[in-house]
Amino acid sequence: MKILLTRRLHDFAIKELKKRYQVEIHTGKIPMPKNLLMSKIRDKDGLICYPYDKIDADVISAGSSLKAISTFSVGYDHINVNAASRRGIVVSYTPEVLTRATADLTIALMLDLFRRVNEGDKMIRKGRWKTILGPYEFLGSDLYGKTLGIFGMGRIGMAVAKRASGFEMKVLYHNRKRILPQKEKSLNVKYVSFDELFRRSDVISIHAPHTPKTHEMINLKLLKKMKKTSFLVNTARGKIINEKDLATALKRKIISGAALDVFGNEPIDGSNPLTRLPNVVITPHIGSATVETRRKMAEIAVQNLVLSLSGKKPIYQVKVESSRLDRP
Ligand code: 8YV
Repeated sequence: MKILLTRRLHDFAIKELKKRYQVEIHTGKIPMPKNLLMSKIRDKDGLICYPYDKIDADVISAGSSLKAISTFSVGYDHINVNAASRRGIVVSYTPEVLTRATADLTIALMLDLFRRVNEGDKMIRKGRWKTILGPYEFLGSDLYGKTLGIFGMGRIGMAVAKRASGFEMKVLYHNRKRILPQKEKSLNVKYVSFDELFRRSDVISIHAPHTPKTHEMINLKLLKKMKKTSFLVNTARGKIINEKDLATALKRKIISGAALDVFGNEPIDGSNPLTRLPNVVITPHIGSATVETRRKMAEIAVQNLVLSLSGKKPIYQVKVESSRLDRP
C-alpha cells in the first residue's frame, strides 16, 4: 500500500510506516499546495495530515484509492468527514494524549495575563525599567477567588477546570450538553448559559471545537457583555473568534486583555493588528508542543493509520455523527 505524509513525522514513526508501506513525504512548502496534494493523493491508500491541510471534498474525491485519513491533531475541522465517510474512508485523530499539555499552556497564558509576565519581560528588554517598582506599580491581580469561564467542557476544558481549582478559582462553564451532575461535583464547576458565562467571568477560556456553529461566535456584541477587567484565552481554534472584533474590543478597552495561541490564518506576523496591541499575549500554536506529547501524538497517528488500513478500528476514530462539520 502507498501512503502520503503532508509533512515529516518523528523518525521512529517514519520507520514504522516504512516497514509496511511505500511512504511518500512532502518536504516542500507548508501547507502542501492543494493542486500538489490532489495529484499526490491520487494513488495513495492512506494519508497522514495536520490541521493546516484542508482535506476538503475535492482532495477526498481525488484520492480514488484512499481508505484512511489519520490527522496529527485532536481538531478535525480541516477534514470533510462526511465526504470521507460517504466514500467509506476511515478518519482518525489524536485526542487524550494532548489534553494535559494544552491545559498546561492555557494556565500559563492565564497566569501571564493576570501577573503581566510578558509585559514585564518586554519592559526590561526595551530598557524601560528605570526605578525599583513602588507599592502601586505594575500590579496584576490574584487568580485566587476569580471566576474562570470555560466554554467547551470536553477533555481539555475539564483538565483546565482541575488545574484552576488548584489556584482556588471559581469555575463556571458552558457546553453544548451539560455534563453529568457527579462530574460537575467532582470538578467543582457550575453550568451557566452562554451569555451568563461571558457576563460573569473574570477570564474566559475557549475549549470548544471549530464548527459552523462556533465560527466567529466570539464577536463584538458578546465581548461587550464581558467585564471591563476581564480576559480572554484561546488555545482551541482561531476561527471561533472574530479577530477584527477582538482587536477593536482590546483597543477600546472593552475587555482588559487576551492571550491567544491560535489564529484564523496561521502563521501570523507583525501585520496582524493583534500583534501591535500591548494587552495581548501571543504564542505560535504550541498547545500540544511538548516533547512527550508530540511523541505520543505521532505514535497514535501511526497506529490509527495502520489499524485503519488493515481493516481494524483505529484507536480514535472520528465518528460521522460527532463530526459537526461538512466543510471545508
Ligand atoms: C496541532 C492542534 O495538531 O491537535 C490539534 O488540534 O491544533 C495541534 O495539536 C499541532 O500543532 C500540529 O500541527
